[in-house]
Amino acid sequence: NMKGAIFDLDGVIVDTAKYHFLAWAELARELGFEFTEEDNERLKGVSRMRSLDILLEVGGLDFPEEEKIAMADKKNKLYVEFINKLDQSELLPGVKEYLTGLRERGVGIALGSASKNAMFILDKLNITDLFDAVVDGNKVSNAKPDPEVFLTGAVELKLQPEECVVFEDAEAGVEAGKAAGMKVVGIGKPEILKEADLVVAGLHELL
Ligand code: B16
Ligand code: MG
Repeated sequence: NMKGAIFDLDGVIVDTAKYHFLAWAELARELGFEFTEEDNERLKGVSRMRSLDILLEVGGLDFPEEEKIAMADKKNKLYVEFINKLDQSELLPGVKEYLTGLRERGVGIALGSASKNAMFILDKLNITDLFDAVVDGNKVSNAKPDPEVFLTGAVELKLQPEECVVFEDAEAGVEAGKAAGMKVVGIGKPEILKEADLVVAGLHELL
């Protein structure tokens, strides 16, 4: 009886985390420290500016706000160079099939992502048409675990929160979905996504 499905982007639809990592690691290198893939785990689902704060914490550095904004811009330019090369082949397993199946059943489909590059990424993956609504980092002011991104998704789908199911790979995202009063399907490891109502390794498991 799900009427709406709201999908996170990074980690659910496509693995952009590896490109975020390459860009952040480059910035760290320029600042004179190493940023590891393990450190990068802490940035999943987190906003761009909050990600920078975590990175600087790893490097034991701090800068005035204006300089931080310039650094975040620089990271984004590097990141956009990477995702500029994205194509359909990078869709995670089952994404196209699962979303198409939902559409056929009349389920409303929304994106609920922290990324300000979400529209660009959906276009690159050639799946923009599968979405009835896109709520991204440009539209909301409160980052996950705040429920705003998912509540806005429900409004745009013209549905009540309890009619929607959230698909999320990050702990903060699962928390946001629960706080929105929605059922949450965790994508990843049950040990990490404890709050989720159901955990699967990927959308292919739901086909
Ligand atoms: P941007 P999601 C998140 O995407 C990423 O997981 C996170 O690592 C990133 O910092 C954030 O988007 C902001 O992205 O710099 O492109 O605005 O998982 O919420 O789809
Ligand atoms: Mg994610």
